[in-house]
Amino acid sequence: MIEDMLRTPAAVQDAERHTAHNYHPLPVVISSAEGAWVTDVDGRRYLDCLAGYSALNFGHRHPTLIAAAHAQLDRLTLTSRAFIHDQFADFCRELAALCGKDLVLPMNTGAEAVETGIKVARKWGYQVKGVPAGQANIVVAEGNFHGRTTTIVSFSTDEDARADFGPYTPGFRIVPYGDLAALTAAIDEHTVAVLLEPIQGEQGVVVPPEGYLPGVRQLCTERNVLFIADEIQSGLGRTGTTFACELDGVVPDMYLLGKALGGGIVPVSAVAADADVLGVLKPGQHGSTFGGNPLACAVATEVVRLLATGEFQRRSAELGERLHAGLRALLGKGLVAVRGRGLWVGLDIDPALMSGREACERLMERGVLAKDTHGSTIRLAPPLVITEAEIDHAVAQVAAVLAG
Ligand code: IF1
Repeated sequence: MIEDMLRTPAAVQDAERHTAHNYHPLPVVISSAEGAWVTDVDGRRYLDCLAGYSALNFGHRHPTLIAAAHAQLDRLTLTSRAFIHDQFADFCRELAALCGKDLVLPMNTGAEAVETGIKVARKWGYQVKGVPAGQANIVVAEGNFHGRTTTIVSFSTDEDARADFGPYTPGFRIVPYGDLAALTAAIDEHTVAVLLEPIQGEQGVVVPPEGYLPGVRQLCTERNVLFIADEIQSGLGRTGTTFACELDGVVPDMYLLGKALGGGIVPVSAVAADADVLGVLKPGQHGSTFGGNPLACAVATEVVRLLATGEFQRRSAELGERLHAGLRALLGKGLVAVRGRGLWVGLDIDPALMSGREACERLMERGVLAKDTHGSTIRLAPPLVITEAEIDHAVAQVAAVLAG
């Protein structure tokens, strides 16, 4: 069992001794990594099938990204936005082009991008749409995960994420994910935005029904409501396309980006939208000390250039087919459902067999790192640099764990 596995008890206990217990990590202490593999303090190697919750789409320490970071570290790391720096223009221009939008607003964490999107949507509602002051509402989905600030957890439906953090921020309406009729009914003249993950990550890589996202797009256009796509986890190559919305031919009014935008090196997030939306912000109305800093811009510009080649999206699409096919072969052999797109999979394990946590502990014993979401669901999201052989290896380990 896992207790026997604790070959690094001192290192694990040491890490836990002086920290709040807001996580329950697997008992592995990682000391180095490259590509799709990490190595623990005992020199044992693991195939990383979490990839920092999709922050490591380009693998650990991608050489192009590390080189950009090293070069910038030797030149300039921070100016604040009180001044301009020579990495800023390329980052903003190239990310805006990737998104097909006029403007970007750089922040640091995904939650900050979500909070920025909420603030911009509300201000757009009052100043452009004409919603009476303080009356704006935003429609969100059950099962959402958009971060952990008090405003964001105010509209969470996950009691672990939400309980005892009140009083909560008002102005949000929650509808079932994938239900266009419910969404239509929830929108009124004070609705300024619909905020959705194109695929719900933490809920277990839940892909919405065919036609849902196009329906959301059409509804938002008809009702003059901003469609805000949270692509912080689903975006930047993970689903076999640059954005998950592309799978349905949908262009949102606003992209929320994060995680992989920082190349797995620095926290970088951003909001991308046209000038009629992001233009509502004037100096002094929003900002961040580190948002758009030189180091972040240098790394993120190279991330955008990696994505501009289409190589990682192709890998995710092609290798994702191999991963999904391999896992679908395990349906009825311990798996009850396989969901996802590209190199992003949600697996529902037969609850009678084991919990998601137990499955991840057993996978760890077999040299594969993954993370459960809820109950008996685990998510697999390897770096997009994973090889066919490594995918086959990961599937074989899942099969072995399910076979007991
Ligand atoms: C944790 C979950 C994943 C996100 C989407 C915004 C954010 C996230 C779609 C906020 C962040 C992270 C947060 C991290 C674990 C991870 C997570 F389990 F929490 F739900 F990926 F599914 N939108 N997700 O997935 O971005 O502020 O973290 O940069 O909090 O435990 P952040």
